Amino acid sequence: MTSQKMLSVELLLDMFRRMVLIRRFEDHLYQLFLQGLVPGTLHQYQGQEAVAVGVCSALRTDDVIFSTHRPVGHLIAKGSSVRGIAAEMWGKATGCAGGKGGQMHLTDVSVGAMPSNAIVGANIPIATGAALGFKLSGIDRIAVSFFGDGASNTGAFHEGINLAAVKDAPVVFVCENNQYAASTHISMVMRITDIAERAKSYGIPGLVVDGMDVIAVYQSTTEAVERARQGEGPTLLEYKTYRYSGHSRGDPGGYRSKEEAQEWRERDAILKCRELLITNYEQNEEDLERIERECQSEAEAAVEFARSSPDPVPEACFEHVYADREVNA
Ligand SMILES: Cc1ncc(C[n+]2csc(CCOP(=O)(O)OP(=O)(O)O)c2C)c(N)n1
Ligand SMILES: [Mg+2]
Repeated sequence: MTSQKMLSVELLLDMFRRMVLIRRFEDHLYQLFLQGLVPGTLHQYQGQEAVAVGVCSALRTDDVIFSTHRPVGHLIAKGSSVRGIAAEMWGKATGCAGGKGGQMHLTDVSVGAMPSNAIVGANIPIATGAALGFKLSGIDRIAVSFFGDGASNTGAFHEGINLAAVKDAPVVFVCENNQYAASTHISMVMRITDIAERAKSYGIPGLVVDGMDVIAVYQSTTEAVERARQGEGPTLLEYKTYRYSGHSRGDPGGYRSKEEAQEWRERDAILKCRELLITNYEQNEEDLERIERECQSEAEAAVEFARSSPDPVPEACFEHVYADREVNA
C-alpha cells in the first residue's frame, strides 16, 4: 500500500483539519486535566489521529463505527461535533449521549458512531452482529470495529472475526497497534509482531499498514470497504501507530524510553500531512496556520460550551432505556 496516488486537495485538507482538531482538543483536555478540571477519566488519542481520520474518510455517514475506551478521535473523525463530545465528558444534557455515557461511552448515532465500549475486545463481535444485521436485512451499510493490539488477544477477537469470515459479513476490523496494552508491550504477550498475520487463520485478507500515514490508511480502508460492500466479507487491517500520552489519566508512561517516543514523534502524521500539503498540493503556511487556529478555538469553545451547559434532568433516567415502538392497544 503506497501514498503515491494523489488525492484531491479538498479531501487532504479535510483530513488535515480533522487530525488537527483531534490533537488540539485532546491537548486542551490534558491541560484542563492537569488543573483538576476534567471530570471522570481520560484515555487520550494523540499520535493515532491518522488512523481514525483515514478510516472514517473512507466511510459514508450511514456506515457505523464501534469504538473503544479511547473514542474521542474516532467520533471527531466520523463527524460528531466537538461540543457534543465535550459536553458528554462533562456529563451534561447537551452531550452527544445526553450525558449518560461519559468519556468511555461516547455515542453519536446521528453520524453512525455507535456506543463506544470500554470492555477490551467486546466491540469486535458487536460490530460483526451489526454487519450481519445489515446483510440479512439487505441494507447497504458496513460496520467498522476499532480495537487495540491488546484486544487482539481476547477471546472476543477470535469469535467475532471467525463468525464474520464464515458469514461474509460487511465489516472491517481495524487494529490500532500502538505497541502497548496499558503498560504491557506486545512482545510480552505475543510471539508474532504483525497481528494481521492472524487473518490467515480466518481465511480473510490481512494487511499491515503505516498508521502514521493518513493517505495509506485512507487507501487501505477504501479497498477493505469496497470489498465488504460487494459482499466479499471482512478484512483485518493492522495500523502500526503510537500513543503519545500515557494509557489513561495520571499514567506518565515510564515504561517507554524517551528515544522510542521521540522516534515516533518524528514520524508524526499531522506534520507529515502538513508538509505534503505545502510541497505537493501548493498550500501555503498561512492557510494551514489559520486552520490550526480555528481548530484551537473550536476546541476551547467546546469545553466552554460543556462547562456552561445544564445537567440532565432526573426524569432523563427513564429515556433511551427501551426502543420507542408502536404498541397495539
Ligand atoms: C476485558 C477487559 N480487560 C481489561 C480491561 C482494562 N483495560 C482497559 S484498556 C486496557 C488496555 C487495552 O490495550 P489495547 O487493546 O492495546 O488498546 P489501547 O489502550 O492501546 O488503545 C486494559 C487492559 C478492560 N477494560 N477490559
Ligand atoms: Mg494498544
